[in-house]
Amino acid sequence: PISGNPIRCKAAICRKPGEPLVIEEILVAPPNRHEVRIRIICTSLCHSDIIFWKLKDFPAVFPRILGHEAIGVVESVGEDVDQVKEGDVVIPTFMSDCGECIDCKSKKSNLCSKLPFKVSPWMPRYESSRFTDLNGEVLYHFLFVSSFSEYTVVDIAHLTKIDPSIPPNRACLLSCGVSTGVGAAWRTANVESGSTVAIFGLGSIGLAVAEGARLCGAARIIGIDMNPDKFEIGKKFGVTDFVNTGDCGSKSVSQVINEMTGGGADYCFECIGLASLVQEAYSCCRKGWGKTIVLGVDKPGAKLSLSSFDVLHHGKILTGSLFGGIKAKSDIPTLLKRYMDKELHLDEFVTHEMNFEDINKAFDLLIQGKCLRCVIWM
Ligand code: CXF
Ligand code: ZN
Repeated sequence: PISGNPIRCKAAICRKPGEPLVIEEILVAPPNRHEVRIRIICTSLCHSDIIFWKLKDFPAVFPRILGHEAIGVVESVGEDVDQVKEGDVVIPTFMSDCGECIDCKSKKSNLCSKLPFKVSPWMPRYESSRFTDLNGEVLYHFLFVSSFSEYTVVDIAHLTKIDPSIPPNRACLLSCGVSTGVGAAWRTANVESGSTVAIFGLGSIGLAVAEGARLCGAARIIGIDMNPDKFEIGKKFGVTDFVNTGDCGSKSVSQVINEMTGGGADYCFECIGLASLVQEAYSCCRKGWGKTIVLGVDKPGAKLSLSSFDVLHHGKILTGSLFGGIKAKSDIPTLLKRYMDKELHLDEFVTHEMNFEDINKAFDLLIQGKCLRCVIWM
């Protein structure tokens, strides 16, 4: 049973794939059982928003409210919510952390099996939406967050309460991209001090991997990108060496990395979203203990092809990393404390800030590769 009143507020609606978002008044229903209605303070744009904004066929769900990297304040709570109360500052995440299932209880995984991650147009616990437009038409959710709205409803398993004194335009980065990259080095790879790391793609995710590897004490962090300007940017996050893919001549990138490292990097991260690059990364991680971590999102159905020689004779490990292996409710507060202690760099990721009305400009900047993180104030 839903009690309380709907809230009328502004949201940026994606009505058709690839078309500018339209800011409209909508109605946001009160939170159902286990749900929380939050007022978004700020949200930032992540590349997955662009991917799903453009996606025509898989699965075509429009009209939809995108956005999944954000921070907000609790407006009201549904039944059986005891972890947060009105006024608490919270970070929503596309991954849940129920804290009760076998996976949440294990320190080896962040893949909650009570509310497993899927690309769904609904709330996680009920096949329904909390949004309607003023004509009564249902608006679909996105990644269980839908933060391009002044108010949204999020399941309690997808919310982490944080220290309200942390600047929101920094804390929001932990909601997706920075946690994913830093976590991939820290949680999924468990990078050891003194090791060598190779990062394919220095967008926000790749740079966050560098930052995570730097915090783990990696000795050498090799950035790989087609844009030579990325070396200077990367240095702020611990990148020590750079390979410009345009300068490799007749050699493949993996050959160059294998030569630079005398047999491969200890950890390789694919941060672009190209199956072909996973192959390259895998062939330049060190035999015996090398680990390749896949972070990029390729098209649905994209297939990997690996050298069976590398797998069998070289004993290398290949693994994926969803949300960097981060457990939201325990790891996000830890990372935020490291930011407050001036260890974790966050400020350097925020290249732009703007008002909600200008959200389509943020899309343009990210599509053109002109920004790392653009924070949007609601
Ligand atoms: C992605 C990870 C792969 C599925 C869609 C969401 N993460 C966040 O941007
Ligand atoms: Zn994201």
